[in-house]
Amino acid sequence: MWQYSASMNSPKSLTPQQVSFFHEEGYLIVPDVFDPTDLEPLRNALHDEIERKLKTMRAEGKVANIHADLDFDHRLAAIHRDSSDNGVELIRHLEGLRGGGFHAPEMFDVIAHQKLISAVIALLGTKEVVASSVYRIRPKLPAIGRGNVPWHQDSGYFAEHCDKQMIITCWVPLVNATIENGCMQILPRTHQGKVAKHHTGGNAGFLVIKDEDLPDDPRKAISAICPRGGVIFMTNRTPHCSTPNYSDHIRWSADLRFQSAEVPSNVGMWPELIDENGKADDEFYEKINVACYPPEADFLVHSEKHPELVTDYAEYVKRRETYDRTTATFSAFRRWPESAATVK
Ligand SMILES: O=C(O)CCC(=O)C(=O)O
Repeated sequence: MWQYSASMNSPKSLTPQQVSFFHEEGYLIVPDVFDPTDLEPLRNALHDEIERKLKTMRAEGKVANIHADLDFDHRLAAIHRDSSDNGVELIRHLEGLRGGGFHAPEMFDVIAHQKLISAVIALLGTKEVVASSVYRIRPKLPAIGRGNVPWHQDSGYFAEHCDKQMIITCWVPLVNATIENGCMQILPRTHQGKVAKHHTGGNAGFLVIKDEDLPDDPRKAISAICPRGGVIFMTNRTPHCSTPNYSDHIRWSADLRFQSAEVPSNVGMWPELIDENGKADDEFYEKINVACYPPEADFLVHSEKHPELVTDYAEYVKRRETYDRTTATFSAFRRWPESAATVK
C-alpha cells in the first residue's frame, strides 16, 4: 500500500511483504500505485493521437465517420466495427511496436513516474534502473480476438542469454481491468523454472506455450483484476495470458518493462552510430545484440550513481526513433527457429 512522506513529498516504496510476495509468487498486484488521475494525461494523449490519425485517414478517403462523439473507451471499437482494416491500422499506429510507436511526453511521464519507479526499485533491489526497450499500448476491443494474448512468458520474446535475468513487466490498466473485459490470467509460483518452449503462429502473431508445456495446470491461474491506478508486476518468466473482452468498452492498458542497469541492455549504444539510412558497421551490430531485446532502444530511467546519464524526454524520442529506422539484423533474440517474433 502506498504511503506518502510529507517531508519528502515522494512516494514510499513497497512494503517488505509486497516485495516477498512478488519474489515468491512471480507477480504482485498493487491497486494504488498511481492515483487514477495520474493516468488521465496518457489517456487524453492517446485519444488526441486517435483523432489526429483519423483525420489523416479521412483525408486519404479511408474513413467516412470518425465517430467524434465517442469517448476514448469506445471510439476505436466503433471504427473497427465499421472497417476492421481501419481499426487495425489505428491499433498498429498506437501499439508501440518496434521502436517508433507511441512516444508522446505523456507516455514517457508514465514510464518515468516516480511512483512507479519507487516500486520497481523495491522489486529489483537497485536504484540503477533501465527501462526496457519493449513497451506496448494495448487496446483490447470488445468481441475482437486480436487482443487475446495466448500463454507465454515474456522471456519467450527475449534473447536466451537473458533467461536468468530479472526483467519486470509493469502492466498498467488505463481502465479497470476485470474478468469481463479480459484481464490477464497469471500462473503463480512457476517463475523459477526454465523458459518453456514457445511456438509461433499464435493469435495475431503472438508466441504461445502449449498447455501441456506450461509449468503448472493452467486451471491454477489467477485472474489479475486490477483497478485503474493499480499496477500488476510480473517477472519475465511468469506465464500469463489474457482472455476475450466481453464488455462494451475497450480494455486499454500499457505494459512497461524495467531491469537493473547490470542486466544486458543497449544503453550507451548511441544512435548516432546508425546513419540516416539505418546502417552502421558490423562491430556495432555485434555489440547491440548483447541486449535482451536488441531491436528497440533501452534507456536509463533512474540512477543514484549517475543521475547525469538519466535519459530525458528528448533523448528517449531520439533513441526510439533511431532504432526504429535501423535495418540491422538482430539475431540473438530469435530463439524459436521458425519464429518471426519481432512483435508481441
Ligand atoms: O494485455 C494483455 O492482454 C496481455 C499483456 C501481456 O501479455 C504482457 O504484458 O506481456
